Amino acid sequence: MDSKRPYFTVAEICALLEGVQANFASIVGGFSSAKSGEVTKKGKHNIWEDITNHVNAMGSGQKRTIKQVMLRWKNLRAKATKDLTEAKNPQTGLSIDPTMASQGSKRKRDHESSDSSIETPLTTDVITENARQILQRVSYSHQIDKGSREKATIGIFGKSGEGKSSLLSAILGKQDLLPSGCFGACTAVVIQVEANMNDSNYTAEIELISKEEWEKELKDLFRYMKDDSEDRNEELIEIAVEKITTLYGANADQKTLEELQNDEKFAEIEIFLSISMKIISNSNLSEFTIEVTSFIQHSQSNPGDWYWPLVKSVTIKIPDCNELLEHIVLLDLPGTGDCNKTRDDLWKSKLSECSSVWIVSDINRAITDRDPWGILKHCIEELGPGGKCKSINFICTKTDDMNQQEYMRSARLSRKQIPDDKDQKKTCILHRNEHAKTRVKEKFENSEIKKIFNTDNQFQVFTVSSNAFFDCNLNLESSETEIPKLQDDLRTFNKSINIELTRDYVNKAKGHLSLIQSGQFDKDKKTTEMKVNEFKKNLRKSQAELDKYFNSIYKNLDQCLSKGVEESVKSCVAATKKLITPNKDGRGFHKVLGALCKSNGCYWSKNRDVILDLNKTLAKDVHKCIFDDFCQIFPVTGKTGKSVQEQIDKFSIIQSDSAYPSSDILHYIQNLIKNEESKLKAVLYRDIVDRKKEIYSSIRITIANEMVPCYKQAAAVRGTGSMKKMQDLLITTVDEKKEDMFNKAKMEVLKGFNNLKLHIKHTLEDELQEAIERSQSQTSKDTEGLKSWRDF
Ligand SMILES: Nc1nc2c(ncn2[C@@H]2O[C@H](COP(=O)(O)OP(=O)(O)OP(=O)(O)O)[C@@H](O)[C@H]2O)c(=O)[nH]1
Ligand SMILES: [Mg+2]
Repeated sequence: MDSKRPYFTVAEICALLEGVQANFASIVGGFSSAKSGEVTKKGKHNIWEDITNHVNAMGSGQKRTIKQVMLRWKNLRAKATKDLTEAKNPQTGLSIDPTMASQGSKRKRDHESSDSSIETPLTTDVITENARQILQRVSYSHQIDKGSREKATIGIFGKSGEGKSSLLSAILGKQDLLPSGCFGACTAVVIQVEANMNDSNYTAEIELISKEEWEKELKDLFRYMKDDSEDRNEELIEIAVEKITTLYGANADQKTLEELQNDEKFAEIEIFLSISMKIISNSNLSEFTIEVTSFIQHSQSNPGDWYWPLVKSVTIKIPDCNELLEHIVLLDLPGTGDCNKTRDDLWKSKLSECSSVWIVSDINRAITDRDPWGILKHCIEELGPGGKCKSINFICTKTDDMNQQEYMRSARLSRKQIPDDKDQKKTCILHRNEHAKTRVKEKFENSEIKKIFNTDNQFQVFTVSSNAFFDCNLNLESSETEIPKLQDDLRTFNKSINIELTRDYVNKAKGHLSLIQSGQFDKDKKTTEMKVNEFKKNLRKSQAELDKYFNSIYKNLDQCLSKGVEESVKSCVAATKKLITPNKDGRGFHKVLGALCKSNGCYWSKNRDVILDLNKTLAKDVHKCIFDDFCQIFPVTGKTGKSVQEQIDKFSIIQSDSAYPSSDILHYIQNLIKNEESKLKAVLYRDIVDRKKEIYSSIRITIANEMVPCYKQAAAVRGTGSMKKMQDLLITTVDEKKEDMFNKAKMEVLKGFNNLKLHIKHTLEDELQEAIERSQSQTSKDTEGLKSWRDF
């Protein structure tokens, strides 16, 4: 019997973590479904046997079995998952109060319960001052972790009706999860889909706009509807009528605002808006879907029964899909916009948050239609230098939708190539799929989008049928619908994040363990002091190297920016004229221009197919001049030899040719510093991505801020000749402000870059300095009582 085995000692846990770290992918992969090509069962057994030997070599006096060692790791991992979940959930977020150390013996740890046969409780008297400091440290690590545990976002983009929501439902294997196939546009709001990690219910968290926001919007909607001037904007009126009848019932648009305010329905909605978040939770999918639909779907039928105009965004949490979505959020982005600025801005801002983008297009239009490619082209900057997109999947949908006779004629396929049998349709479908893949890839190769990636495998094409995935009468096998392939892609992505997070956790755990372990050695004070001095010296040296790197990059960037300013000054007036002058048919363009000024320089049509952005146009030359350097300094993936990430990678205060002989105490101090460095680097890599997004977009934002007074003035222009007046005002302002405006934009970039440098330097300096001092103080205190560590 294994009962009442003593704790794993710190040395044993260290050995276990080292073993896990060395065999990371195999072990972490092993907990999820094993696929062919991965480590075999026998191979895994051998790895665990090695790790067990390594643990037993620590000489704790206990011989551990493979099963015990595996169980210990499983519990360590369960603790990591629990920490991560708590760190993600601020309400339940773990915050370890240092004083809890003194209650150590009384606390019941749920994560340890499964493993109690090999653990014994720790008594209060072994909790020393050192342990208190360690717990404080653990608490601090949680603070760092909270900020770095955001989920990766996959944005699903495409025109209305291309099959985005159907695709999402198919990927999750839940038919009709999201509403699809309405008459006209279907999904009305941004929907975030993630895993429900708490219970087995389907849950929707529906964020509502405030009562004040709705009152203000309602006034605007009535103003649009009552506008009978020449400048009236039909698109806005159409949206206003839809919103009002959707909420208040048929003919509500015929009433005055005062009449509407006296309606029962009006009072009902006012009460409804007194909550800011509506939660729906149900274990039955069909019931859940019916309830949620009224908040997320556009519908022409049953006016007065729908609430989407009041919804800001929706988060839907799905049970039993951890394997796909534990670390990922899928964003279903509506293919159509409305006049609610908050929602439209949300749509745009989501772009720069995407780690991956899925562009969805009906297979029949994927090549010829300019929309999917237009979206991609327009979004390059938000995805690449201004974002963090690492991959794009181009998904051709509705592959089952085919008329084989027509297809054979248009593709010039002979009966010989496609025999006339019961599989003829399927053969045609698969033929078209291959053809579409080749053409889309060719188009990608020749497009600007490719520039943001520096490797080839970041663009994949899928040809899917969501309908055939659920309906086997539609001629295709499950694998031929390619939904399983896309699920695999998602699973792999999720797993790769899992590996990354677990690696962070192991580093963190090892850091804490080293800290405790270091306290157990008695102490060669002089050697420790010498080592500490060596670290301090190395810290100064490494900081000087960082300075050198940043100074050279700053100089390059400064030159590129100056060139960008020069070119912008030369070209900005012409570029402005071009953007604000209609192409051929100028009818209605004055309304577009008015809308552009009203929304501070940016106009997106309802279907997002016409995009005019004056700020972005003005920023274009500066962006162009820094684009290449920026992609080198901040690559989305891979190495460029010039990147900030690589420079930080190189940074270390531990020298391999250390002048002092190795001993247990030095080994542990060194370990402590090494783990601290790894942890800091992981945090900094994430900070860099956020800051580079800010730096890149600061150009457009500075320009927009400079132009705002002019937009406001132009938006107020009315009457005959208003278009010409608006155009003149915009052109004159750009001309007057150009030198100042572009120079300010340049200075903002340089300031942002300098702040990034200071942030990196200060973080490394402060944290490592503290780690050095901590290691010094830990080794000079007696922690004899702390023989084992139960917090992991
Ligand atoms: N034949 C066929 N039709 C499909 C498939 N996937 C979606 N559709 C149909 O395409 C229509 C639009 O699908 P949705 O999923 O609502 O499209 P969407 O892109 O989410 O549209 P919005 O929400 O308006 O942006 C519906 O009628 C679906 O039934 C498919 O695989 N095959
Ligand atoms: Mg949809």
